[in-house]
Amino acid sequence: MRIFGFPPTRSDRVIWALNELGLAHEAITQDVFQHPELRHFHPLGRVPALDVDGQGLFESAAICNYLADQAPERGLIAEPRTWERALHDQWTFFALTEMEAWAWSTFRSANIVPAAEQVPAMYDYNRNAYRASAVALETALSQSEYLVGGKFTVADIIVSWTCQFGENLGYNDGFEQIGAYIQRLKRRPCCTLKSVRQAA
Ligand SMILES: N[C@@H](CCC(=O)N[C@@H](CS)C(=O)NCC(=O)O)C(=O)O
Repeated sequence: MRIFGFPPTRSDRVIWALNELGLAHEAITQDVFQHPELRHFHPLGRVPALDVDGQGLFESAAICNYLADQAPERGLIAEPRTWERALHDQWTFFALTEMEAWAWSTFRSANIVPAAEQVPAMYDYNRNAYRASAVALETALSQSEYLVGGKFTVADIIVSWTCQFGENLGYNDGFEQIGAYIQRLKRRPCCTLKSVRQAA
């Protein structure tokens, strides 16, 4: 397996999962966006992208799920067709669509696109939408230290990256459980959250 990606990007989710799982891999980290093979494995030429024997897999959460399913003995993801797997899907989709999308909208406008394409008028709207969703996560984390089955799983890798991204934008003010969750996960030796990028 080859992983195309580098910190601080969503490839950090995949690197964290690979290291938790102890799966052998080659990491392509240098000049990745110029790599002649990247678009073969990711149609938009983004990272992360996974090369599995010549087949491409993209989307960081999909890659993490695939990897965790390759090593079921590590217990990093609930078994397919179980209620816990449904909860895994619930929290990962929730974080990506109801929290990360808003944060990414602001980050991309403020830090990536040309000035003419920036939409500062959306920033408060995005922050409010993220925070309205984060209330649900805050409540769940007040009942359990981890999101699925009361133990660390790949759902925590995916969701905590979103939380750290929001943290760097100042979106988590007042969410004590989310803050404690991030700190708890940072104590794991394989954790890559410290590299989640800051807004300019
Ligand atoms: N939803 C995708 C997002 C992928 C993505 O946008 N990656 C960024 C880095 S975090 C990237 O490659 N940006 C380069 C670009 O947009 O050209 C995922 O989670 O993998």
